[in-house]
Amino acid sequence: MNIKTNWTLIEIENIYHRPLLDLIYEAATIHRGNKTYSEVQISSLISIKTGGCKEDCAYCPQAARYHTAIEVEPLMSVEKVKERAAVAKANGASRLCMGAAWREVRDNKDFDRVLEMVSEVNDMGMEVCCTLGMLTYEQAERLKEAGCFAYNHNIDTSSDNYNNIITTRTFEDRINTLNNVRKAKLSVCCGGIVGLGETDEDRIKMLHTLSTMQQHPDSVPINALVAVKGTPLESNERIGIDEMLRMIATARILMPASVVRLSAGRNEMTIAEQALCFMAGANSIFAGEKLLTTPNPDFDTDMRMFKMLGLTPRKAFKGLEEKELVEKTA
Ligand code: SAM
Ligand code: DTB
Ligand code: SF4
Repeated sequence: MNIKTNWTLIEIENIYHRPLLDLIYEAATIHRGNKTYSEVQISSLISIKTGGCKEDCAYCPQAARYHTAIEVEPLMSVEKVKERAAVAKANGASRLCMGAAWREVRDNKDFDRVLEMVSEVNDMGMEVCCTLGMLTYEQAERLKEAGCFAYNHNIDTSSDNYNNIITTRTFEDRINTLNNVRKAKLSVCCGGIVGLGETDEDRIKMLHTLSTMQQHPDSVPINALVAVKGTPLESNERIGIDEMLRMIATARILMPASVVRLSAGRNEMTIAEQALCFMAGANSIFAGEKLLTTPNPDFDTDMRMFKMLGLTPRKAFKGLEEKELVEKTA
């Protein structure tokens, strides 16, 4: 499989703006080159610490400064996380992603507890993913040692648009953490959001940043904005399915060996719309009735959809980088 990391903005622009059905067809053709194209990786999310975050991410219901209906909850117990992990596993999830409304990780008792959660869930035979905000290299290493498989840290939008969405940290801060995660040999999960009010150019630039990383992110979540009441983006219009499809298909063409995740926004999509996303190269979802704080289709609904579409949940592939697995089976 030819992995290219020197895409130019013009090349990406030309792909992104193709007639939609041509774009989907090309992405689907690349996707079908991979024998495991009908396997969809299922991640289940748990919000291990909810709300009260000091960052100002304009899309986020968990930022303390916006008045949303979120109930602030302190760090969950290890026992509760294990219970939730067992339910997710029994429902077919191979990965558990633990999210905390933190700006950054601090070296304190809370982090020690997260490391214990990581180790316990890893022992249950699930891939563990964490998304805890900014990390130093040492913290990334400690997560890896505890048994963490992947780290999610999104760039969210283009570097040009970043300041319109978040002012309490910079795009470079995000890239620094991603470098620390890569250096610690954690699988990198990094993508963004569509529907923040960004232009096509911003979307293209975001995809350019992702697809020109020295090594492509192993998973690329594409989130549709969930506009939550009380956030500055509460009145943003829902993005059209054509926009989601353009993002997914372009990501699939640019990063053929990465897992592309159809992430937030599925609750508002029909099965036919989601089917087109899988056709266009999406091969992962977040499953379970809640994302972090907002609703998502429940496991049974998704399993019915999988059956209808001939998709199967992908097994956990412990010890293997996602890309290695794709290359092995290609
Ligand atoms: N606090 C950590 C951080 O910011 O990295 C981890 C959790 S944060 C909620 C993880 C990601 O969720 C964000 O980077 C963003 O891409 C996504 N997200 C948050 N709120 C969202 C929303 N309303 N709609 C779509 N995606 C959202
Ligand atoms: C990602 O890209 N999307 C997930 C996960 N990574 C952490 C989060 C989506 C959050 C949607 C809003 C909410 O439920 O709070
Ligand atoms: Fe905090 Fe993360 Fe939400 Fe930003 S996205 S406000 S850092 S929880």
